[in-house]
Amino acid sequence: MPVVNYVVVCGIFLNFDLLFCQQCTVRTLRVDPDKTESRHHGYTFISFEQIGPNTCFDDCIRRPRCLSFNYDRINRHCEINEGNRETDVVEGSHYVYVNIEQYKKVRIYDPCSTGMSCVVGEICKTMINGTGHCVKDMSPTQPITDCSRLHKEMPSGTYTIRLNQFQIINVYCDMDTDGGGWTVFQRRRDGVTNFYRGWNDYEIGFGNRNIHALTSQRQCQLRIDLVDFTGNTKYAVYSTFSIDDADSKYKLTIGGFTGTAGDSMKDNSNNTLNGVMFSTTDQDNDERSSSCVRDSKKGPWWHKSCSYSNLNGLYKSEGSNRGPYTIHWKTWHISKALKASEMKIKPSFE
Ligand SMILES: [Ca+2]
Repeated sequence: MPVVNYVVVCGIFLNFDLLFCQQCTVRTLRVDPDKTESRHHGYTFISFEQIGPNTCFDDCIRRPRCLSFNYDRINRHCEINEGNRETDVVEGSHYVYVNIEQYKKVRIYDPCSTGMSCVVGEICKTMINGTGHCVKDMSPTQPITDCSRLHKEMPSGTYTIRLNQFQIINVYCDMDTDGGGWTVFQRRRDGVTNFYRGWNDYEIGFGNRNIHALTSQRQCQLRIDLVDFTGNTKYAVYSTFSIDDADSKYKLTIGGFTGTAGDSMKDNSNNTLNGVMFSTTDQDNDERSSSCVRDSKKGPWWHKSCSYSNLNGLYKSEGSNRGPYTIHWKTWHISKALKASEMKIKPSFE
C-alpha cells in the first residue's frame, strides 16, 4: 500500500519524482521549483544544513525577508535568499530554485498570512492551536555581497558585506536615496577626517582596492550626492563606473551622466576623466608636469590636468571661495566649497 501512495504523490508532483522521490515521503517538495539545476546567486542571508526541502520551504515562507530559496537535494543544503530577480539565477548542480512570491499570503503555506503579519527581521512560528505568531528571528545571518542585496525594507545604516571568499567588511548602505541599495564608499560631512593622504591610505580600508573588487564583479552605476552650505542638494549619476586594479593605478571607467549637478567628472579642459589614473599626495599619475595633489594641493582624485571635481579636497567652512582646493564640483558652484558629499555604487541591471 505505501508504495501505491508514493506513486500517486509522486505522480502529482511529477517534477519532484525525479528530484526527491528516492525517499518520497521526506523528500517531496510541496511546490514546483521554478528552475532545476539552478540557484539564485548572492542574496543568501541564512543557510541550513541537513534539512529536507519542505523545511527549507517553511524556513523561507515564514520569514518576510525571504523572497526565494535554493535547495541542494544531494547535500540537503538550504539557502534562504532576500532576492528573487530572474537575472541572478545561475547554474547550480543538484540545486532547485523556488521563487516564493506566489505562495506568500496563502494560508496553507504561510500560517501568519492572516491576522498578524510578520515584518522583516521576524519569523512566523506555529502555536499549539495552529495559529501563526511572529517572533524575532534569532538565526545567525550571513553577509550579503553588496547593499543592493539587502531587502528593500531594511533601513539605511552600517552592514557587513562579503567582498569575496576571503574578505568581509562593514559598509554604510543608503537605503533611502533613489530606490536604495547603494553601497557608500565616500562620505564628507565635516572636517574631522583628513582626506589629504597617501596611496596606502586610499588603498586600504574601504578604499580603492575594495571599490575595484565591487565594481569588477558586475557592472555598476555611480551616484554622487552633494550639499552646499545653504542646504541645497544636487546629484550626479553615471550609468557606467568601475575602477581598475592597483597595477593600473585604479584607472577610472566612467560614462553616461544624468543628474542635476552637471558633469564635473572632467579635467580642466572639459575632457572626460574616463581612463584617468588615481593620484595621491605621494603618487603623481596625472598628466601635468607637476602634481595636482602634491604641488597644487588638490585632494587625491582621478586628476588629469587637474579636474573639475575634487570631492576628497580640503574641508572648508561656509564662505570659502577657494573652491577648487576644497570639496568642489565646478558645474554646480564654480568657486565655492561644498558642505557634504557622498559617493555610492549600485549594480546596474538591464
Ligand atoms: Ca604629473
